[in-house]
Amino acid sequence: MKHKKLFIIIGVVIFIVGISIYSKDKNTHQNNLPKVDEDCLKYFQENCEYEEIITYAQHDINNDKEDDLVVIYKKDAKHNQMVAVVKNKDKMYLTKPILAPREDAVITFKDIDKKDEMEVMISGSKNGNLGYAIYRLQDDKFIDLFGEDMEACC
Ligand SMILES: [Ca+2]
Ligand SMILES: [Ca+2]
Repeated sequence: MKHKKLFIIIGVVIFIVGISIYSKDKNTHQNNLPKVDEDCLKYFQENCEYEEIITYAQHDINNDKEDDLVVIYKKDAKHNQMVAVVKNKDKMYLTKPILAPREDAVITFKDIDKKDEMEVMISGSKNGNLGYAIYRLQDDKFIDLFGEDMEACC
């Protein structure tokens, strides 16, 4: 009987240690954002009202061969948004914000029509509801090309 109790205690300890390692790993992963153009990131930080950066990704999205920065951030307690910092010759500008998924937000780039600029795909979830959408940059706006269940995850 004594052994059984000991095994249970050891089991519980391993379980707790495992969870703490896992969550620690998750945290470092979340904070471990990719290295991107510092000017773009600084421009975002100085010109956008936000509570917290969730994720970002760098790619040329206006087809001028210079990388731009797409950022998903926490706007307030209830909303996440996405903007891009677009480099246009020597100037930079922010796009109009659009709603972004509340959890597990991921930014990917796909040239879906195989021409002109690179399209931006965002996906994510809210309370287990998955959604995604594909956008194309037009001047300072993201045009919604198509998507599914974005209302359910934003
Ligand atoms: Ca560009
Ligand atoms: Ca394209």
